[in-house]
Amino acid sequence: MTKVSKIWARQILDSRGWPTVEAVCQLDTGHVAVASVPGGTSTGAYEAVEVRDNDSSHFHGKGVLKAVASVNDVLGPGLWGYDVTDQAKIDARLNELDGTKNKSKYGANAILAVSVACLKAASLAASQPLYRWVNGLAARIGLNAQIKVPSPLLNMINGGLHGAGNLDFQEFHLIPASSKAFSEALRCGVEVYMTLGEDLKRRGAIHSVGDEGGYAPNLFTNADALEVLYEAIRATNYQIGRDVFLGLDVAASVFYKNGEYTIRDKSAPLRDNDLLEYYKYINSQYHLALLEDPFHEDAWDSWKSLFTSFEGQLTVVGDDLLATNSERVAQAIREKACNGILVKPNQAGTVSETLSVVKMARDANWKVITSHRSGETNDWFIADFAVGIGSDYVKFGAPARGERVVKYNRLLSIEAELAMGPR
Ligand code: 2PG
Ligand code: MG
Repeated sequence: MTKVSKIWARQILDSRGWPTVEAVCQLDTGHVAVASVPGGTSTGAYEAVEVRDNDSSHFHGKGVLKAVASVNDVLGPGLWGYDVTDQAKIDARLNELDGTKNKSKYGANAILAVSVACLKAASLAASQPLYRWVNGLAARIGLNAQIKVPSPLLNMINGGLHGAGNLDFQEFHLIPASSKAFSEALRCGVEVYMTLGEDLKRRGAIHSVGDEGGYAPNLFTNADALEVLYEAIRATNYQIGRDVFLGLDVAASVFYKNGEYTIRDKSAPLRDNDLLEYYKYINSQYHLALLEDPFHEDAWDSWKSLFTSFEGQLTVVGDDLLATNSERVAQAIREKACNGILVKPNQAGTVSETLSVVKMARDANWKVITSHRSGETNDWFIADFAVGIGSDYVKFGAPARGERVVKYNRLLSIEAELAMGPR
């Protein structure tokens, strides 16, 4: 048995400059592993709670010293002597110490940092690459996944709360065909990203890049963003509908207010049904392969109508709707609200709960997309996690900016390692 000998934490910064939690797990074998957690900007109402200090004299209230203290004083000591290879027991213990349903006492940021640090330490002690260790844990709960490097969903244009430009929709994705090897898919993404940057510069439309490294232009409408992306692809050697596809994370909760959605494409606010009609129009023009969070997170009926309208045409993905939460996922399966899930470990708060949600989604034959957050660190844990659970896609942002490319680069190294075979 390999035991936890010490766990401690500190406050570091994420890619937005916001404080976040980094935890360290030390084992009795001497192995030491470090994990840091990301944070969202367009967070869903049903996510596990992130505890911040709310002390306005310190990092504008965004500090996480309380969460760090919870690791140092309660969660870490509470795991002393635990078998690090028993992730389920470690995560159950973390939940027991917190004692709330949504992790609001100590915070999902404190709890996940510890959960992932233990996971990494266990893989080190077992001398297994992290993705293999995750794959083994998944198998323990009956989630038998083939180890493979997923296809990337590349966020080319950032709007909503992530972009400094004027777009309402949050993410405009390029999706290379899943038949491409990961390295080829990534190259395709980078080439389109470069062409798109030149096009936007020529139009005088680039404002800056957004939180996830995609361009954040000023354009007339959200549909125009799809148009410029379409044109950029056409200027390359890649063919739309064969080599690449388009997708959207609308993050509709952000522009929903009092029963209406306000977007710059329309002069008057839209009701749910009008928005559905607009998605049908957009799809007829741009043939979307994937549509995430088309309505706000409580609009179950609208999700159901949209799913029925688009069934067989594209993957409807729940992010804010599902919040990587087993009860929400069960409801969405029951009500046929979507057929894809965005998996974000920090919405669930522990590795084990994230794995069980993936198992539920797989059992329902959904597509699985492992996702970063808009506030990221250079921790590449989710790259290994995505490979270990046999994720269909990864959503790690644009192919630019350190905290995004560190995860794509990790996938490149896993791809090379898998091609070499066992050593
Ligand atoms: C999303 C995510 C990640 P955030 O909505 O899918 O792209 O954004 O981390 O801000 O919730
Ligand atoms: Mg989303």
